[in-house]
Amino acid sequence: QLRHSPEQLRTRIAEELDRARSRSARLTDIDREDLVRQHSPLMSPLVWDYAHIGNQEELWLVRDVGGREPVREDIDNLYDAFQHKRSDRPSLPLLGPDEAGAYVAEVRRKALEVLERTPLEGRRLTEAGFAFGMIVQHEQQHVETMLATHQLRVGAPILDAPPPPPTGPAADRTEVYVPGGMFLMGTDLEPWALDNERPAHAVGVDSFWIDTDPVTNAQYAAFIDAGGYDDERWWTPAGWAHKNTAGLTAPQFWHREDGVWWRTRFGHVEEVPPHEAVQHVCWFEADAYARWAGKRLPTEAEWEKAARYDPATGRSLRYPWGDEDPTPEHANLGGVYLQPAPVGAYPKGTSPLGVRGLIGDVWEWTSSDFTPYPGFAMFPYPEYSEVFFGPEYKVLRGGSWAADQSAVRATFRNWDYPIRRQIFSGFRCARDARDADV
Ligand code: AVJ
Ligand code: FE
Repeated sequence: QLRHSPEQLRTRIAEELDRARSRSARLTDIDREDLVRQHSPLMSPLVWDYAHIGNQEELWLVRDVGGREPVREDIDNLYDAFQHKRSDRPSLPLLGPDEAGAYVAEVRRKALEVLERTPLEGRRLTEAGFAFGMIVQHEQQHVETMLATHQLRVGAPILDAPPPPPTGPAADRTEVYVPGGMFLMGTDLEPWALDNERPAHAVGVDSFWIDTDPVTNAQYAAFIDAGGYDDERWWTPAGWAHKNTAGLTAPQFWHREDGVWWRTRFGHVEEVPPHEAVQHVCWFEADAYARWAGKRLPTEAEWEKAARYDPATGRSLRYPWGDEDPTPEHANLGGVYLQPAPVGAYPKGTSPLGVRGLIGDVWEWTSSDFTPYPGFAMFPYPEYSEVFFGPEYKVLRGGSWAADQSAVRATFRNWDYPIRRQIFSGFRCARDARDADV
């Protein structure tokens, strides 16, 4: 992705568009009833996501980059995420499943023609090249959202996957020391980095310790068993209030039977695997667990330093393992297994400092609000990131098992409300270093 000739770049973009489409097509190749139903007020009907993917592609690639006539100008409003709340979308006059399928296919044909005719050469970060990258990432982000919708669907399973790889060698320590000092956060170089990841800028952090692995189901169950949900000391006032109102007693999709924890995953009921990263916890639960454990959540800067900083060179890497694109050996990405792998399953993904499982498996909550980096420049439109900046949203890092590699980097920033947990969210803990640790 970094150093391609225009022809290679064109081929690469076409392949990425195709890969995204095979995933979204698979998740919408289901019974009509399941496509049009709203499985949760938190989510759109799947058929909305599908046509919205096509509409965004029409706006960005066919009309803006290609300068072509609109395909379906009449539906722009229906598929504008800012015009209608998710909970209201089922009552809109949406395209039906067949119409939506025909629409996205027609838009894709035109987008590929535009790709053939658009010069990509000569500009490192061409607006055209970026627009294609943004559309690839947009579709992949909606694939992850559609997987969250599938997870909320009630009924017999309709998605299946092979089991994840087994765990690798145990970590030689449960926490990693990260030396204080400056590092380069964010990026100017990643061609497909979104506006909120830019610009690269030096950030100083104090020395700290960070967990080698994300918090596992077994560790989280210990917090529940210790009465963590009934002890106000561990919760922020807002977290305590939310936990009580929402009646939270365990991660979403868990239930206990005769002292054993079970979970429902895409319709399959299975014993909770002890060594997998915990998922479907909200920020308030993650924050409470961390306080119970005598720790705290890492800041976003700490997370990124732990993931990218190479103490041998002082450089920040693209990924924890280096500058090469992810392979299936590096991280659990792309929805292959429909679940996290046991921690330690990806030794090749370890960061130079020795932190594991940073990319893939689960999105990791950080303590940070979603705010712009110094020098932030909105691009290409304010609705991607700018309108979300502020204290209502917390940042998540690293990508989940459901995220695609085209939409995850060590600089990638995701965000959501601190009460949300239908997303594939987990966390790891950190703590301040004391002088005696150095
Ligand atoms: C970056 C995942 C928070 O899903 O709301 C999709 C991505 N933006 N369509 C979201 C996005 C517009 C966004 N997140
Ligand atoms: Fe969208």
